[in-house]
Amino acid sequence: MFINVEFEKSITKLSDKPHDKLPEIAFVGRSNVGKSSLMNALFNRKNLVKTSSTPGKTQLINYFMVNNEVHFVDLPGYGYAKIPKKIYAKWQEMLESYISKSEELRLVCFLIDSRHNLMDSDQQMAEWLLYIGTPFVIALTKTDKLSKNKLTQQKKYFSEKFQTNHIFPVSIKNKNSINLLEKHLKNFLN
Ligand SMILES: Nc1nc2c(ncn2[C@@H]2O[C@H](COP(=O)(O)OP(=O)(O)OP(=O)(O)O)[C@@H](O)[C@H]2O)c(=O)[nH]1
Ligand SMILES: [Mg+2]
Repeated sequence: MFINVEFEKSITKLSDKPHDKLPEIAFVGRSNVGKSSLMNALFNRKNLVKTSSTPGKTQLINYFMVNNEVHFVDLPGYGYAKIPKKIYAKWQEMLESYISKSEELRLVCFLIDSRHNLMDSDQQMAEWLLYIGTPFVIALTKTDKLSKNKLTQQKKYFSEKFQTNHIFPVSIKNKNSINLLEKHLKNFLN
């Protein structure tokens, strides 16, 4: 379990990140896909990470210290059109600079909405992660909103798209799905 968790700091530029050189796992995906909620679920906390039903909730790079051994990093989402261009551009710049420049970033937890097929913005993110060589694990979110059949179909679709079976269907309403992802993250860290 990721039990000993506390909010550490919010930053807008990399020079302000913690200096302890601990490894980082970052949560990346479209706005509203469920990044902050998944972190709460992994922490077994209700509201430590701020969530919202309106896209665009996370606007800063938020650091959480976990078990004094790893940082979990909540990031702003992408793909949300309904905000002023200038502000959106600033978030994207933060996001891209964090992913490409944070030396401690070990793993990206890449969240994709299980209900949809891959969107252009997700495809771009995937290609970019592959290009810069950051390891990532895919979490298909909100699976409680799908029937069993549809979920099987979506899993197959995404494993073919990404040529991997390393795909974790998750729902914050299904503890077992969270435990499986948690196990994977733990193994990765060890
Ligand atoms: N049904 C269901 N709803 C979920 C799940 N995960 C997240 N949500 C809902 O989706 C909405 C967005 O969740 P957030 O965790 O704030 O999403 P985010 O990716 O952090 O969004 P931004 O910070 O805006 O980029 C909230 O209303 C959550 O309650 C899930 O597994 N199942
Ligand atoms: Mg968020």
